[in-house]
Amino acid sequence: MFENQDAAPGVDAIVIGAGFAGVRMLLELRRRGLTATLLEAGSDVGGVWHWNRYPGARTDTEAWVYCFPLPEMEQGWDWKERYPSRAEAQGYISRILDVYGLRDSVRLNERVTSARWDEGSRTWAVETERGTRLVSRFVFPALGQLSAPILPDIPGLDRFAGETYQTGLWPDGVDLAGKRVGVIGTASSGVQVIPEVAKVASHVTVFQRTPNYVNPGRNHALTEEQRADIKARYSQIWEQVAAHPQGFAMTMRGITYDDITDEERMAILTDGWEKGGFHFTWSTLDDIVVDKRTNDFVTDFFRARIREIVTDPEVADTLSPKGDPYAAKRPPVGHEYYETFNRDNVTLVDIKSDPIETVTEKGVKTGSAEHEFDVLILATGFDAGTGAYDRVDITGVDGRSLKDAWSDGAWTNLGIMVPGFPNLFMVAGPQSAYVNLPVAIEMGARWIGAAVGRARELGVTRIETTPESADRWTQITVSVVEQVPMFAAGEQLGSWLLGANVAGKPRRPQFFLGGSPAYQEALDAAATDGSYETLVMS
Ligand code: NA7
Repeated sequence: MFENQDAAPGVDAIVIGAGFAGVRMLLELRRRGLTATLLEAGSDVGGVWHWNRYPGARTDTEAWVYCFPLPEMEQGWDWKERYPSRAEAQGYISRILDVYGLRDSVRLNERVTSARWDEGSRTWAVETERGTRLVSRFVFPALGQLSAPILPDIPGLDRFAGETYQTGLWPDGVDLAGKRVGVIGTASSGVQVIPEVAKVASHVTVFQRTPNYVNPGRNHALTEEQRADIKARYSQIWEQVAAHPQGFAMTMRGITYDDITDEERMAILTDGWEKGGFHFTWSTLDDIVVDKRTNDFVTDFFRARIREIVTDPEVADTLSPKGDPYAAKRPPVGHEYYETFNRDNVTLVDIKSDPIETVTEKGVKTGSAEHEFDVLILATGFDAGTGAYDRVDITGVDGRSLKDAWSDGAWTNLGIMVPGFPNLFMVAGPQSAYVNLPVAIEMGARWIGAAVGRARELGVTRIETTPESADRWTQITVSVVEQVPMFAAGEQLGSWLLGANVAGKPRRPQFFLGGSPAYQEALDAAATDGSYETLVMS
């Protein structure tokens, strides 16, 4: 049994992960006067924006809301594009460390392997792969919602003699020019990488299992005037964000199916389509995810657009989802995605009708052919929510592991605390709000900061959430999915929002899908007048 020899914590807090969540949490702790060390596995900060270095990687959210309401950053940081590239998003995180003097607290190349609670000293001992051991009063895992990449269960993957890359673990220096490239996976990562690879590769073969409804992104560089306008409007932007269910600077129109005619519906959807990105999903018709009639209209609209863009009718048909509801899975945002299939050097293979049998030394063998490649790209996704937490050995009260506490699936209070794991606060952890992520992180970091601040005011050193609170929150996350038909449909479609993309994963929603205003309400209710009724402080 592990013995914690260092009774006195070396620092007040250890933050794990230097992505958006970890860096925002570090700032919160510093502002509250806590000493903190941040441990990061990668050779640089940025989290997913460090690891996902594939061509075309960028946010699906507009720059001016893919950030935090930090005045110095709002006025001092110049966004270059409507959707920041991977490098730009990483640069933003890095800049926060400099602007707020946090860089000295960050230790890179420190992959945390374990975190163990010691009841006697009321401390956490955190160990890393290369043997660093730190002891702290509080620990703040900020491991990412989509940061544990998964490989497909296709036989023979290790036999392939060419280069193989998972988009979520993409190294520097990959040269695809003039190469024959195969891509497996056509969701958010796949739709970003495919058009970029097609521009340089000699040929790209795309293996599609399930077609998606890919919103057109309509990215563009930001002009000086647009940048100045963004800087001048931040307070208005954050007001819009606070009121919008997904945390975007958009306004819901308040229009549902019975309010309008088909002609009006068409005009509104066309407007959303032209604006691009999540405007199509989250500022057109309010009932897309709850009313099947609206959803059917949207899917017909989508199929018509695909037919217009893609010149080969057979390819257009393969790219078109048939009966799947729109937004049952998170809609990808593409940049010239459908247009890419009009290129001579791009071939689409429908692996629903012609399944992959095996990966061979030379490439990919389907029932009908063997496709030969120099490079194989696996855009096959992540073990979302709990996945990143399962990869660290976290042990709480009485030596109970987090994996054991989650043997039936994620079980948390507000996606932040787990009963039996005192003084451990997950930043945007499993069961936290799935909305524009920096917005969810901002809400969580403030709440956590306030709770820790309250404990310090009271002079207590141990904070634990109750089992009842976790039962209650878990039930809330389940009932949201049950009440929203399109979200519930994600189960059949293997949605990672529900944990359904990983074989054998216990089935629970990985996130709270009730929107950010409702999440903020739940956070506020749990902290009313500093009472933190669901937390036991001692
Ligand atoms: P996703 O959304 O999980 O997509 C994974 C894709 O890979 C999807 O098209 C899958 O098809 C496909 N896939 C997975 N396993 C296989 C196998 N065995 N054979 C063929 N195809 C397979 O991951 P992304 O990285 O695209 O996006 C995740 C999030 O990351 C994104 O929303 C952003 O927030 C960032 P399927 O649909 O399961 O048939």
